[in-house]
Amino acid sequence: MKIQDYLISSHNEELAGNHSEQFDFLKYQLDKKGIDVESIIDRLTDFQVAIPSWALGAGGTRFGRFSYGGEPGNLEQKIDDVGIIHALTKSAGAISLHIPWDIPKDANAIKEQAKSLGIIFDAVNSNTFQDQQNATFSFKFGSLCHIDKSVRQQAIDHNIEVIEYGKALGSKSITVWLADGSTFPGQHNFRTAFQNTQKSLHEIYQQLPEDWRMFIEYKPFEPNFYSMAVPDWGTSLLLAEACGDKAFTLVDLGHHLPNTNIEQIVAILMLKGKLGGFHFNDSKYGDDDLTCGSIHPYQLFLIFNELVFGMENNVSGNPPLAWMIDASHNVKDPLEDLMQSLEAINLAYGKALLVDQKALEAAQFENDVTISQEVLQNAFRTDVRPILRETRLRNGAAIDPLVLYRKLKIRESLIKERGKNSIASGL
Ligand SMILES: [Mn+2]
Repeated sequence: MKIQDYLISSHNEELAGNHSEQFDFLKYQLDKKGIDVESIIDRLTDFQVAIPSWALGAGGTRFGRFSYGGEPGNLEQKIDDVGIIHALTKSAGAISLHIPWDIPKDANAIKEQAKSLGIIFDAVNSNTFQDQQNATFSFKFGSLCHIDKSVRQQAIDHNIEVIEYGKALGSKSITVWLADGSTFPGQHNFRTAFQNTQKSLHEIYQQLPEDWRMFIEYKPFEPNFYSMAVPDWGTSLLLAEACGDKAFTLVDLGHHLPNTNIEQIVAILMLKGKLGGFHFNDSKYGDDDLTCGSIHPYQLFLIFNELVFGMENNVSGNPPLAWMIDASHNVKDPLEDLMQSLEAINLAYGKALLVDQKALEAAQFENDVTISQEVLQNAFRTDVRPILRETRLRNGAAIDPLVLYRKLKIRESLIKERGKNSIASGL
């Protein structure tokens, strides 16, 4: 299904009066502080976050999964769902595919469909964390780090195949996340596991097209619980440096132990020009994959503050970052949840753009800890929602996407179209 433009326009007409009052007041207040609201709107307009193809169905835990109804049963329907989110928000103009769950049967047709919805193809993702039907070897004891060369080769070949699928769609990057690791002490020789991982990644890297990038994602635990082949950003950075200039570290917010200072990691990686991309989510305990900003909105803001500073002080030529939401939707409608995440991400970005960097630098120079905190929290405590609404209004999206989504009964229509028991492919 496709949302007709006139439905968005009439929703916006209804809300326009109230919105203008709020926006004009905020703009007047920020103008007085010398903050250029127009440039913030431009930055937010350009800021597009990819939706992964696996986030459009209901997720679950190892205890069970509860379908939401009307889930997309194939790649075409998944692209349609991203089209709905993008039409309502104009901030989700990309999709990130998971191979083999979403192998396009006809790449050109899929490309055309995405293009008609204003969607491009972000990074492609390989999967060596489960065995595929008819696979010669099992990944039960690892893939790129495996002790057996033939298993490693099977995993390398899979990644190269994923690059080929990506090339056909116009993707420019591959994300490699490894479930590899050990669950008990003694199971692995750490040095051998690291060396095998590095050698295998390098072989994939050598097949990377000239204008492509490789992102290496890390995770401290799960599915393996004693050691992971790539447990942290330091290991990811070592591997990226060993591969070459086109390899980067990818930060997934959920892939840290509780209380890790993620903003500091972001700052250092950008300083070194080695931050490739971002997977957004939030968590209470570990890799909970909750809606962005639902638990730690201040941390999300602090991370964006480092991203904004890094982009504006790009001393090492860090390339533009790949942004993606990597969350799981266990109890909420995935499309609603994704729109809530987009709102939280844009809020954090918008607020980070308000930070008075000169005042912060001056306070840091004076070791004035109180004022340093004040500068950051003044920005964080400013309600920038009117700027987000104005950005959407100008770009032809809905002033309030969630309200319109409910009003148009989109989930009900999807259930009617696809059935109550449809299950998203791959899940
Ligand atoms: Mn991730």
